[in-house]
Amino acid sequence: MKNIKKEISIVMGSQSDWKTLIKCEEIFLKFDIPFEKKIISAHRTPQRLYKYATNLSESSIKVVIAGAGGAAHLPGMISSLTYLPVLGVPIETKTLSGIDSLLSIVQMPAGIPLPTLAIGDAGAVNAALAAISILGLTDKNIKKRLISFRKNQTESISETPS
Ligand code: RP5
Repeated sequence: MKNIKKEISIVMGSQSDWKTLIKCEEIFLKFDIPFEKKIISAHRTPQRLYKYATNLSESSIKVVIAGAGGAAHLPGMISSLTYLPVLGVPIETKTLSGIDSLLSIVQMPAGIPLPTLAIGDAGAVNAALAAISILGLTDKNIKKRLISFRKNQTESISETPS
């Protein structure tokens, strides 16, 4: 994937978030869409966060997926530092089951948007599909792959339980 233009970025607050955000990777691999992935902590690596988010507009990235848990400031901070769409994924936590992450990410002040997905794996999968849908607005090929994915998914649902 070295010289391929990457249009999606997956950013996470910690290595421990990867077990959730790997669900995004699985979707992008299935769709053959190049992406980059980074660990950037709003609290532990604030300078890395500022540098990465402010440089996004100079890169080929079009959509950012940001996942964090607990006091999950990462997605909102990235959104505040870029004009690109940022999709927030609340990571499930041991102490509060991810309700803490969800509320930290979703309750943004008016003016800085942060579309927020479900807590955990479903949120990660849907963030990837939402990012693909955004790219599909201007890329017919990606749109075709998304339509086919949805069709296959519908066809795979049995009418009767086994
Ligand atoms: C957040 O703190 C991360 O997004 C992670 O979900 C949470 C816990 O991080 P670790 O202590 O597992 O590194 O910044």
